[in-house]
Amino acid sequence: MMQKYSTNNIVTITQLEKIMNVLSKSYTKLPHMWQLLYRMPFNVLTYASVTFCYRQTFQSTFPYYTDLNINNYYIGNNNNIRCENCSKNRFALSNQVICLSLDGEICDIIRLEPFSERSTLEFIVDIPDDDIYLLTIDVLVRLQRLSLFLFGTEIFRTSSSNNSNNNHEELLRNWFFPTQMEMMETIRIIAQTVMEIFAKEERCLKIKSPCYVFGDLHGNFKDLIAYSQYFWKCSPFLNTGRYLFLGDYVDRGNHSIEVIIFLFCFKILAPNNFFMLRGNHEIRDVQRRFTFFSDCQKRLNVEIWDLINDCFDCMPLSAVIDDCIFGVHGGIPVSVTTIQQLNDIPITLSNPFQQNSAAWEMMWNDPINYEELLLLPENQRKFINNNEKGFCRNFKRGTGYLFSENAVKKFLRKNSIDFIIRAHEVFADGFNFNSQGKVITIFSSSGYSIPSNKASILLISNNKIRIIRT
Ligand SMILES: [Mn+2]
Repeated sequence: MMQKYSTNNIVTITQLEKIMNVLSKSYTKLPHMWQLLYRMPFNVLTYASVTFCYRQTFQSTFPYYTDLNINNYYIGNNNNIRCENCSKNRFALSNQVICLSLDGEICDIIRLEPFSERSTLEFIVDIPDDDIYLLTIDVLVRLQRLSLFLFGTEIFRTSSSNNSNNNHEELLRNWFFPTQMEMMETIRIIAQTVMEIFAKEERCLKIKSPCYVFGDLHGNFKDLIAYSQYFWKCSPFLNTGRYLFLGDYVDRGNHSIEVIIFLFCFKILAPNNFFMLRGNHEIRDVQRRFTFFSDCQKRLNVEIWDLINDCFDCMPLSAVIDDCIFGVHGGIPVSVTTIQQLNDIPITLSNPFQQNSAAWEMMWNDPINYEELLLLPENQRKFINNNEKGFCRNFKRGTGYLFSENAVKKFLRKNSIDFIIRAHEVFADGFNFNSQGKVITIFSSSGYSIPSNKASILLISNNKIRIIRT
């Protein structure tokens, strides 16, 4: 009944030859795959046996759809199998047994053989098969490995020659790819893939709880790796939860490139579990004034920086969780009042300031409390009080708008929404409330301000919005 492809990560030479054969066929887009595998600083055999299992599993499908007592069914969103008559969610048995090692990493995948007798069960192959998946898993393994070196839990043990330090630095900078060219080529493939995924999404995403929500990351790779260890350690496939990121992935921190590629990889692997909104730093002009442009110029090149920004141009701008929680980077817009209208925002916005004011406002707006309102200059205060919409110019940032509790109430009522969750502003505890707790701000990059701030994230589950402070 069970077929196992590797035992305790031990692979025989014949198996390795087979694996290499499969891999070299898969990686036609990536040059020198063979050499690259041999030169990797981590256990090639473990890695190869896992990828081999993935490959083998993908290739097998079971035509077990005929035995159910239902005539018509269709594959719905998230590949749910639904009966057309009763529209009940049907369950299928996955043909994969996922094996975890003691530290919670996936170490093996076992394929189940179909049952010999007639059965009402069906099998479903739930991890998709594509070259890009193997490449993405490869990059994630490299980035996770990189974090061990960057954050001091692992050091190079190789013997030191004269210029070994330089070599090490170069290896780390290239994520263990032998050359910078190979790393750039990989990033290019990942960016092109993720761009297509973003472009297909609705501008206002519909997400179901349970869902974790993350605020600004700003190149804080250490925090992101920690979140991945806490909230989706083994793999995004093995979690039922979803992950919503509210934008501002790049700039300011030291590892913007790692942060954005890490998230892109998860978006590719589990597009229905990982959701990324656009923040005001996912804009070319902003990055030119901060660090992401110069980081890319130094470590990659301007062409790849531009390609990554093409992905940002296609990112959705807002999300609604369980039809009652509105998520956005900055805040509610003044130009548009209903969520329906948000889906009409054009998909490619290379210059959102000129192309779409609602998009711009959602990325830049801030809430304002009653107490803050009293501190406003007389003429501004009058404006926000008299203006029935409840917005005034955002004097803090010089662009976008401030929205008052009035504006919040109107938006919530009009769209039958209960809460607004947003990022965009740092607070000592990593969270803050406005409009009697109807607007929740979260900031998920610790040590960002002076004195040092905490990072917080939200868990939306079981009819509760819970703040998790790290
Ligand atoms: Mn921001």
